[in-house]
Amino acid sequence: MKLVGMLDSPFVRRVAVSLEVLGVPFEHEAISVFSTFAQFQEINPVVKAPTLICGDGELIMDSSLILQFIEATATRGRTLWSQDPKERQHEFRAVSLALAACEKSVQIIYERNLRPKEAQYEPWMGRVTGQLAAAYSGLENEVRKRPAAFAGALTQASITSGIAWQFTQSMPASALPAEKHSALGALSSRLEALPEFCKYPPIGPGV
Ligand SMILES: N[C@@H](CCC(=O)N[C@@H](CS)C(=O)NCC(=O)O)C(=O)O
Repeated sequence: MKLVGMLDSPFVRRVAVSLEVLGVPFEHEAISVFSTFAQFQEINPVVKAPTLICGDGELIMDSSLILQFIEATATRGRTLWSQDPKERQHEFRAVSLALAACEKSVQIIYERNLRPKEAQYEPWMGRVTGQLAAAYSGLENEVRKRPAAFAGALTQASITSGIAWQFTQSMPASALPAEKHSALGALSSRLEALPEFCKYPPIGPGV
């Protein structure tokens, strides 16, 4: 099983860290959808990161589907999700907010770094920036409401929330005020010091 994509993508990183936590062995091919587009295209013509190359060579995309597939086939029942339906609902809410925040962050990066300055459309940027702030406001609230759920053993909710916050804070153009997001900041600092996170640092060429 091979995971393709750079760790400066929060989507790739959440898969790598989750596999590490779950104890699932995998190879990592750190190639970029931008600086090594042609090389990526040879592996996956769709050029989406993360791409998982399954044992039989079939390709799967989308971090959530990859994680679902791995938990269904390779962890012998080990999971990063709660078995309690209500707790699972809360976890899904947190992960959905974190993923929306990652998507909005990525949209900002693409708009700022790929589109010529004269073609950038500020009403669109305003909309996306507002959505990003709303996603993090919701996520901060989730972490504050249920501190114990984010403080103990790693879960998909804590992993993805921590990775999302680190990713967005690393983007100079859209960093959000740390003082309004102290619970996320504390979560991210705690997680980034863990061996599973240190093994997969958020390093890459960016866009
Ligand atoms: N929903 C997807 C998002 C993946 C995504 O957008 N990845 C970016 C890298 S951060 C990518 O592949 N960008 C290249 C492109 O979309 O052309 C997931 O969870 O995996």
